[in-house]
Amino acid sequence: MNGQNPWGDGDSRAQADLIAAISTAAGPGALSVIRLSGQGAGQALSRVFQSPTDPLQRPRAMAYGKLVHPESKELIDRAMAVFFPAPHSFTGEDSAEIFGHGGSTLPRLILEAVLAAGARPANPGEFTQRAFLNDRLSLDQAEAVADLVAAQSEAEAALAARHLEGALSAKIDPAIDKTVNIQAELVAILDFEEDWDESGRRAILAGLKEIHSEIANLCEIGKNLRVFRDGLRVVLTGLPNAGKSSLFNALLGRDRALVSPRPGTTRDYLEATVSWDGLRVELVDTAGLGAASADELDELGQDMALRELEAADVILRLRSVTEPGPDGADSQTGGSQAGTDAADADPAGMGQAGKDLSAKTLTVWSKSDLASGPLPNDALSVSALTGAGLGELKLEVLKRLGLTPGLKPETVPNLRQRLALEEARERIWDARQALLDQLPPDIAALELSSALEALNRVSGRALTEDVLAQVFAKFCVGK
Ligand SMILES: Nc1nc2c(ncn2[C@@H]2O[C@H](COP(=O)(O)OP(=O)(O)O)[C@@H](O)[C@H]2O)c(=O)[nH]1
Ligand SMILES: [Mg+2]
Repeated sequence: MNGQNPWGDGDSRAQADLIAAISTAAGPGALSVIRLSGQGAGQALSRVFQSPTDPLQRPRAMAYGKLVHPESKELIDRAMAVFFPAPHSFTGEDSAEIFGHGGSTLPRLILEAVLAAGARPANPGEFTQRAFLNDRLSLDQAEAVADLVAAQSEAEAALAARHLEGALSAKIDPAIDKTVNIQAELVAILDFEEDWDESGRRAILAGLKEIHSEIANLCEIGKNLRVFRDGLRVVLTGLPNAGKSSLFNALLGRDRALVSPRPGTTRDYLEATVSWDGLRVELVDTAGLGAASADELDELGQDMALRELEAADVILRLRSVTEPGPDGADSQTGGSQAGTDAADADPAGMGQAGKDLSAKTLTVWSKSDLASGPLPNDALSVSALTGAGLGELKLEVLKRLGLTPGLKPETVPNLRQRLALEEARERIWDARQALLDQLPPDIAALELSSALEALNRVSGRALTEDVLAQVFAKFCVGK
């Protein structure tokens, strides 16, 4: 069928079967896009789209016309359509897009017409998968497409856009080239063993060290800048009445949590999403810990709070300036003395679990507007009432995670990519060790083969079926 396509630049290679999907979100909206790709996309389009300007004769140009059902010929919509002959399409196959009106019913009717014209419904991510299989995108770029669509913050979207441009390959490809070169040298040495001189060996060792540190650096970035992909979770804790819910509301900019002078108002926990410096931050207000529980509900709330603390990236432990402090910062009543001591022995105020959590805990003095005297210079203090200290608090949280304001990483490998990079890092290290141990060069060459295999897994040049399935399962239909 596509062998004799009239538009000149068509590709006569065998194409996969014709798929179609609604590519826009479901629900009310002005427009919808229905996408087709594969063998016979042009013919299927012709069967549902009637226009004085045949889109098949004018590739990549919009045509205006009528959408009809291919069998009943019933009018469905007035629409625009465009045809992309292979290989100049997103998938690399013959493709078409129909721009109809939106809504909850019409896109489905258009899709049904297209299916009646010979397409089958596309699987999630199948368009992007075909783009990958047809070498239009590398695997890391295909993943960036999914990330871009799923982005929930400016930081995530910006990072995905850079990855779509190939920012990760740009870092890895030089390492691949260098590894290939060193491997070739090792193989040459094997063939002419007398060439194995000391200076050549030292150059290879230095080269491997350099590659190792480049890859190790990428692994570190993947770990340390994870929040650019996943966002971060900031959990508020402290004694009842410390001002957690008030701070939660102040950081949110609206009254979401109930605030009351009665202790124990917040019994389960509340979550809300905010944006700090373009990063997605999940704020969590908890029932707080450390108070003697009055009833079963309080205990349940405290269990929940503990689980939240474990899942937190940063814990903000609030202490009211009106609460007696370690240095007797304020009133000291005999009754609360015991509580104070306990709080100091257990800086996070979280019992046994607090020992493991203290590394990610920031102590924040709350209600600073009520302070009777100056607080220590390095103390972090906020007032939910006046808003004082909120900006500093956000900066301090980011600093705790090793982030500087305005940081825009070129690339942050995702978990799949990082695991492959970590494997490559180990193999490079082992290759270097084998040479240091004076083992025959083919041992090192073998390690480098494994390293290359791992590096090529990132871009998808080395691939297994399960990786492919794992990557594309995360996509939505129509992408
Ligand atoms: N003056 C002042 N009062 C506050 C501040 N934050 C909270 N409060 C008061 O402290 C009490 C307990 O606050 P709340 O946010 O419910 O504490 P939580 O139990 O830790 O959630 C309420 O009466 C609040 O109005 C603050 O920054 N300044
Ligand atoms: Mg509360």
